Amino acid sequence: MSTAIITGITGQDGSYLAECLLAKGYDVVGMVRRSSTVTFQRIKHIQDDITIIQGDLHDQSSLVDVIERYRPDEVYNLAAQSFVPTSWNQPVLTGEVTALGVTRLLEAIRLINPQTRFYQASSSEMFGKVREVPQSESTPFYPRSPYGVAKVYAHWITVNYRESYDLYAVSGILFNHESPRRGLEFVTRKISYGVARIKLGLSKELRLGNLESRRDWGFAGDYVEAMRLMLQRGAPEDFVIGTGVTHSVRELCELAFSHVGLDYNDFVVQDPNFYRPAEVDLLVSDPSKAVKDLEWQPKIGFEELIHMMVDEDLKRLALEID
Ligand code: NAP
Ligand code: F7E
Repeated sequence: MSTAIITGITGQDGSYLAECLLAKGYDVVGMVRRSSTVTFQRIKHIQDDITIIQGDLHDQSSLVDVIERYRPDEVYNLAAQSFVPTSWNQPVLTGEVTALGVTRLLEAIRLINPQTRFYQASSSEMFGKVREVPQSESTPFYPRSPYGVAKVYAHWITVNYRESYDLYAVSGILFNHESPRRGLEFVTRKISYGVARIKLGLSKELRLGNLESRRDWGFAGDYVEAMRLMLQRGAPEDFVIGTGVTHSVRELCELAFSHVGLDYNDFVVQDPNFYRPAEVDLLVSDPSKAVKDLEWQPKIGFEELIHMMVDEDLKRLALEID
């Protein structure tokens, strides 16, 4: 039986990846940071099937301890300060966790168990002010936020440890992926939750930033399968994962509101407070290498994803107000 450590297991992707690995028969160890309140909402249904251990990407000795104790076959580094706007307010913290945290984890693996296979959660935000459309594994990076800059560092340190120390270390460059477990501040969930609140009479408007922004949005449950596949190959290589299709925030609003019989024009208010100091350009993936070499394909399309998110939020809120 293989042992996998997931950092960031309490996050959206961590919860789906844990489910995916458990279904494949792995021993799953989740690394969580100490908190005064419990952050296990997304994993409470599988809590009895996984091992939880404390550790923090800020803290080298906690990472050494986790690797020493479990000597894992695979490590999936999903932990990060992952919200782009926060990275302008907390750029140093973002660099410490999202960039340097990766070096700390790679050092622990190199020194203690170099045969561990390592997955780094890289991001389409690294392409930023895009150099070509669509973006593939060979597209140069031009990040546009402290988060994107931190992820570029994390990507290159992963490549560097692979080349310097012959580690099986890969970088999965994932475009936006969403689900009913997405954090409430990200735009898809902000909209699905906002639509559900308006439909149930709990709110009268939804304040958003730039409605013309476009993203390549897929379903998180599909993307975690690609992470696992990247660690099962003969040799370590990096992959771009996405759908190859973009939609605007405006289209997202139209779809989500019309799903419950409402017109978004009656409720959405554009608010400059949600604009960003710098935006990325047209992010759209070219996932052809993953389709060919990993035999990976997204299963859930944009419309199904947004309907699923709105339906789940309606169900959750209806239960709460019952
Ligand atoms: P998320 O929901 O924000 O989860 C982030 C996780 O990191 C949480 O479990 C969080 O723990 C943990 N964490 C934060 N700081 C930490 C620290 N100092 N030490 C240990 N753990 C820490 O993010 P996600 O959407 O699942 O994304 C997973 C990864 O993929 C992230 O690295 C993200 O940057 C990257 N990514 C995401 C997307 C996407 O569209 N979702 C696309 C490309 C790349 P708490 O629960 O305690 O806060
Ligand atoms: O924004 C626009 C906003 O915050 C998407 C993270 O998982 O994916 C995510 O980063 C777009 C942007 O995600 C609002 O300007 C308009 O253009 O949902 P988001 P993100 O910044 O793309 C990447 C791949 C990651 O790696 C990150 O970790 O939507 N937008 N109005 C808004 N965005 C937000 N959050 N709130 C608004 O009101």
